Amino acid sequence: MPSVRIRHLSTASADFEAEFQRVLHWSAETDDAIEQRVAAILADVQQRGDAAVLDCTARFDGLAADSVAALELSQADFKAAFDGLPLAQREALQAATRRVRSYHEAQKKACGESWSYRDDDGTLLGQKVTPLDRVGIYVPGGKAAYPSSLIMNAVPAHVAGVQEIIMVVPTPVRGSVATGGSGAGGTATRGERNDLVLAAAHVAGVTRAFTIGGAQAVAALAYGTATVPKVDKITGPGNAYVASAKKRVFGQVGIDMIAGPSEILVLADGSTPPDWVAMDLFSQAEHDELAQSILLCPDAGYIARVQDAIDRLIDGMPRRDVIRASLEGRGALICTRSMEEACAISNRIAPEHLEVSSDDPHRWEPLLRHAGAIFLGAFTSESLGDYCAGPNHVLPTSGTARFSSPLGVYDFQKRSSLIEVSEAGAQVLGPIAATLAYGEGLQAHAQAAELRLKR
Ligand code: HSO
Ligand code: ZN
Repeated sequence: MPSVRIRHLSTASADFEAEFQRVLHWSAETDDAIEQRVAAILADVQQRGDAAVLDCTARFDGLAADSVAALELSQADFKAAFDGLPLAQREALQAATRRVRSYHEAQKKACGESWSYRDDDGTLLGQKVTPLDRVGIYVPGGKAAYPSSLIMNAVPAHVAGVQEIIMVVPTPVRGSVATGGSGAGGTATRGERNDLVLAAAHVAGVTRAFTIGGAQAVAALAYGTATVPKVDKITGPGNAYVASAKKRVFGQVGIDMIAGPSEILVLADGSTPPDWVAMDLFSQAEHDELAQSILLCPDAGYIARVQDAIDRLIDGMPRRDVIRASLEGRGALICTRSMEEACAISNRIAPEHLEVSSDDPHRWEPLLRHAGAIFLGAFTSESLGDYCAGPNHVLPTSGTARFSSPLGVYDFQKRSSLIEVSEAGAQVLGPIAATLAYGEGLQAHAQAAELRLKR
């Protein structure tokens, strides 16, 4: 009997479709109580600004401060956190940031520059690309306070040319540790700080940071308060309150995406050591009980070896309870009739992370159309991509890779159309525009075009 009771499916079995639908089922249900509380918090921050932020921070985060300024962290705080880290962590943060920056610089060159062309008559048409002025990055507290995610959000913003990056991060209070030293005026009682997050803020170039979180932080960034500057876009993951707040402020400001639980799909031809694949499945599963890890493979014997590896390795994992809950709740090992069929099923799932664990990954890559990130070959573990390969680890989840893309430089830019019609061009375009304008009953439009025609 396997110790980890992960679902086994086979595409050859009659009930495959029904079983597969159960594996895929995921609903981001909205909770009415949360929705109402978030709506009230947003309205309160919109009306009372800093005072509402302070009240919420005291009530929900147990963080008492006499002003929002007292909750601001300084560049000196970031630097001190960085300097306090062991050398290996400092170097790893810097190396990861360097690689993520190079990748996003290449991305900007490839698809983030202005462009234009001229018609033969001299008319110029194109797009001007400009960075957003100011963005807010939400860094969650608690179990998902990942310095790597801060790098993945801040670096593309920086590369895009964003001038001001405002970070908000709730600080979990463990005991009441009074710390002065923010240099921002006033006093606050803070919990234990996450120094790796602050050090990442130093390395990734965050402009300002506040120890506020939840819907109140999203509201402060979206509407602005006397102390927290209003931003143009809010990115970064968060809990159900943050997700609801981001959805509600969308329109006033931009948002990146509403991410669901993390997912990995491993497409294996049986050539990778089973332990490697088992650990890759664990690496997603350890994020969250709701995370999803799926293996697709045409070799039943290999699937059995991966199950053995899972059973043998799980007890050595500190987060084994989360891993087990995730694998048993949402995981699956699926035996397919062929690699081609495995690719087709992968496209139906449109996973956030797709590992092609094959000794011939380029044979299968052309068949793969929907995935947030595609990791080619046995040496490309998702974990390398999560931290330091270079591409962004903020990726579309829950099948949204069918229509959306990784977070990138383009998320921190916008485009303006550029049009310069020459005198000769106006002679060509004028009659077309006027004809259509009369058809729409819009006389002024028609005459604006006709006035520019040479008589
Ligand atoms: N796999 C996560 C990102 C992450 N992993 C952060 C480790 N730290 C979602 O893509
Ligand atoms: Zn991860």
